[in-house]
Amino acid sequence: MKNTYFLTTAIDYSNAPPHLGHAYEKITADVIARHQRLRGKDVFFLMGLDEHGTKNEKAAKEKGVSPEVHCDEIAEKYIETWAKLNISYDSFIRTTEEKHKEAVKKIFIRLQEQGDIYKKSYQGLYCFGCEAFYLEKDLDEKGLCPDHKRAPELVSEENYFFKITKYKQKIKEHIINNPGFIQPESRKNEVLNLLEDFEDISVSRETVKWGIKVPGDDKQVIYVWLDALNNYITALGFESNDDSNFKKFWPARVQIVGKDILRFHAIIWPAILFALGIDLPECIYSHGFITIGGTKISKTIGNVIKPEDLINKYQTDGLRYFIIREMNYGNDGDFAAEFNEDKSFSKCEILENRVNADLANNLGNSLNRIVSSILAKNCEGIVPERFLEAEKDFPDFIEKTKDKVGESMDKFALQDSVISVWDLVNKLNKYIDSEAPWNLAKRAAEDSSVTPYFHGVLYTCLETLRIIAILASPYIPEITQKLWEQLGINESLQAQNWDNIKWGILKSGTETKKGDLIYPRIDSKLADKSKKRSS
Ligand code: ME8
Repeated sequence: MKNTYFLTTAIDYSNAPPHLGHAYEKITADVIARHQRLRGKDVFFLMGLDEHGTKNEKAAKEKGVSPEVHCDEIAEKYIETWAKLNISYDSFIRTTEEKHKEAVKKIFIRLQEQGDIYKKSYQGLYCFGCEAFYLEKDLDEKGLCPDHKRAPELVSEENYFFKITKYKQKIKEHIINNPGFIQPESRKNEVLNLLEDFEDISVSRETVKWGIKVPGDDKQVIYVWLDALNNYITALGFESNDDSNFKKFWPARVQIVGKDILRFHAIIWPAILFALGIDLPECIYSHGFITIGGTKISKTIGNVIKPEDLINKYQTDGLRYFIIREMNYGNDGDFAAEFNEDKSFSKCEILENRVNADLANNLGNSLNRIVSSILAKNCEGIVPERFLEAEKDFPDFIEKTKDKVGESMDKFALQDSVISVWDLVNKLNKYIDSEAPWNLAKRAAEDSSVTPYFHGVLYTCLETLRIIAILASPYIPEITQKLWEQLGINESLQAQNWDNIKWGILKSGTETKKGDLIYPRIDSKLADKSKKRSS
């Protein structure tokens, strides 16, 4: 089996800056990418921006700038936000790049030459929000687009069409024969039902100006989805002078998309790949939405929360942890936010409770009590010797945790995986309470025969913290880095891999470093009170 791991996210429309929904998708993908790197995989993590089409054209017009200027401004914003969120992508594609545009044209010509793209007149109901035609039966009871709650417009054009119908049977068989292809499994039937009525789709637009021109027909531009979907292979150099990454990394292990765009990825994308004679990705994973009061956060609806507002208040890792811990990846999850009178973000109490309990208390306090307090006071900060009796069932529990985390991540059960890591954090916390090393220190001062056990308890705590730092690093990279620094281990946290999750690696004699709290408690109530007092 290949040791490569290619994963992608959807490329976001650059009609507006990123919101919490986009951040959600990118954070989850980043956790998977970081986890797989830890497992020793040669990871290639691709993200990017979908810069063509009506939505982007319109946004530029509203701003009074050219689409090029608009896209550059938005791209800067996205890249800035992803950096703040510590998203470790390996490549960031923009569909306005020459390399991409040239490759898409070649793909179009190939499909045309083999008879998979043909020209015909067409009239249909078009939703500009989805950039897709709808059949009447797929609209809601009021005749509106189910996602955007807007009436689609009647559009008639002479367009180029892609012969999806030719590949329908093959796609159906692929979905049925490969149970892991569409995940979560619960969405499989939805795709199979949609596939039944799927017709050839138009893959060019006469009314749109901002896009890749149809080769040999300047009046039309290539349909934004045919343009955008191909990013997953053009970014690897497909149909370019250097396709070494394509040869090395394709097919993708997982392509992460929201449930609203599953049909594009589970039907149109496989049809393109079949037509090109390319393997299909191993898995299309479709996640749920972040909602506010049950409504999807969306640029079109306008109920957005900026990731920056959350980062400023809760730090990057507070947001990352909460998102993975509280949302069930395949389902929708409500972000119970409170807003100020001017509609700006005020706070999210469930987030505060969660990060205070798990990050500030259970993880942060454990580290603080052991390294900055007891170890500094009693052992000059030096990691003491192991003592078997003090280790209880920790070595065994850690092996089990490692297996559980790996299994959950392989199933994209991100929430389960982080819960398993925190079972270990909570176990450590309880161990510290029950062993009460501060009492052991006093007893050891009076009776030296207690010392080996006391030291063994400290070693057990420190070794568990070392393993927690590695296991938790994909979710909370900044906090675990601070934890790692306090442990004083020479090799970097980034250099650790799955084999380092083994009991007994921490060397006695290592010099730990007292440090600040790795995640200070959030106290909005106090902040609210002091605000009121000062006003
Ligand atoms: O669909 N919760 O771009 P996009 C969770 N350009 N995920 C959300 C979300 C929410 N509230 N809102 C959006 C596009 N997303 C196309 C993709 S791929 C070849 C082209 C997710 O900016 C959404 O489901 O509308 C999608 O996966 C991604 O953000 C980009 O959405």
